[in-house]
Amino acid sequence: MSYQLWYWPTIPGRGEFVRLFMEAAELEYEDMAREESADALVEDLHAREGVRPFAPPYLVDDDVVIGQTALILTYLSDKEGLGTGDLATDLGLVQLQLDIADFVEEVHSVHHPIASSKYYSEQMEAAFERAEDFRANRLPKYLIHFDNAVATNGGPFLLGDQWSHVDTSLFQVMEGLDYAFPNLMRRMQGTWPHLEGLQTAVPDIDGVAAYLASERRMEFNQDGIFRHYEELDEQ
Ligand SMILES: N[C@@H](CCC(=O)N[C@@H](CS)C(=O)NCC(=O)O)C(=O)O
Repeated sequence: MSYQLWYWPTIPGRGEFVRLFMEAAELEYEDMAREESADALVEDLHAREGVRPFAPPYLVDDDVVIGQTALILTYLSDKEGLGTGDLATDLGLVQLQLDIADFVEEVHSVHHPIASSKYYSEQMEAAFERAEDFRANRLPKYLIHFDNAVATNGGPFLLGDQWSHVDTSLFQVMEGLDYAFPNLMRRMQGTWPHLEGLQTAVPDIDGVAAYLASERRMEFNQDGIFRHYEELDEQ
């Protein structure tokens, strides 16, 4: 049976981190809400009992149901034998995946600093202030942290020549930031050379190359996590 991924059908969002890894590993999966609908997702989630996922993305593998992007990636990597088998190293990968999750939340908070349930237009003033701090402090702090991690084994991937779920996720982060903050990312080019090397190397993974060329790959858009608002980018 193939894996079932449940995620909102019209945004890349956090679901894309799972898709990229499954595509890189050439795993079979059904993208359930894209095949069915967002309503089907809500219905499926609410019909689940016991310890159910709080929010999408979640993965169904027969009787195993897992929420939280970082946990889904850890599960898939372990189940498919794509970890290193060394506990300290594999925990390091999970730690970075959780750092990525924290960062993704901060990226979202740039355009939604007050409430996710309110429109961007209702919180623009706070977003403007939040974006200033994000560009000056948070984005550089996280990217330097990730760059140092990738430098550890000399690149192009975090583990050296072997890619892992952290690489596909960092690729998506870099692509998203280029979309959301093009001026800032252009000016800062060269500040995180290992991350830039990784961003160039990930599309050469066979499964990723096929995916990026397919219709399955979704463009970033103004409803997702990485959004481009000119006024939030560096002027
Ligand atoms: N920490 C979770 C966050 C999940 C999450 O926030 N999902 C969003 C979509 S990207 C959602 O639908 N949230 C609904 C909610 O928070 O009520 C993860 O990394 O997977």
